[in-house]
Amino acid sequence: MSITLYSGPISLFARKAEIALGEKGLAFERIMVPFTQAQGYQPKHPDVLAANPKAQVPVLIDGDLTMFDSTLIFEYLEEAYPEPALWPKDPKDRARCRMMELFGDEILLPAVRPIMHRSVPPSDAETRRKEEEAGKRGELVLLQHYAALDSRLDTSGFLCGDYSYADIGVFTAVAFSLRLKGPRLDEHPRLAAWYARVEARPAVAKVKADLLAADRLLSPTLYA
Ligand SMILES: N[C@@H](CCC(=O)N[C@@H](CS)C(=O)NCC(=O)O)C(=O)O
Repeated sequence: MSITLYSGPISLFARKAEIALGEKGLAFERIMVPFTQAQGYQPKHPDVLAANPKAQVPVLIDGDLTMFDSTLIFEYLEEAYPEPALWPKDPKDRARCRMMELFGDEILLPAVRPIMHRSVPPSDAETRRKEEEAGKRGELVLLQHYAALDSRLDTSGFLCGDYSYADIGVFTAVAFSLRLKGPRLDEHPRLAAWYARVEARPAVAKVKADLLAADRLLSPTLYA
């Protein structure tokens, strides 16, 4: 049975799915949908329009299954390909990890949004000044989240027991902020050590390198 993933070059959600497929050791064909900073995801890839009423990536096709949403893709992968396990076995531990994965998508990532303008060429100086002000406020919120994450980590572990989808989700949100020149992790040594630990995993390193290579071409304002 062959697996296909529709991904986006700097789509955090699609890159989450790529990392999970890599961690599971699954071969897949990746189809990159068009993306530019000026046009976003327009024009939409026709296969994505057909597969997802939200018209978003990632979309996963596994044999006769077509599905979307990175978190639901995690759930499917865990049931269809249980080894290596990326959720804990105990239902309560699993619930805690699922909440941490949701934290990445729905709490941490929204705190990154106020600095997302940095990857887009400025429209005019006054708009950019206001965006930067909002960005500075957003960075304070991010730092609060980093402090909370740091306090729940020890020097060797992951966010909830063994390495899990929660680490993948939170890592991608932190990596996204760092690429946007968001706050460094220096003042949060356990979080910084966790980040390095996750980043060193081959499945993560491969996807991160690929994302940054695409980003250099797509987001020149970040690399000037
Ligand atoms: N909750 C979804 C969010 C997916 C999402 O927002 N994808 C973005 C790319 S990062 C997208 O395709 N955006 C295009 C659009 O919304 O028009 C998931 O976890 O997969």
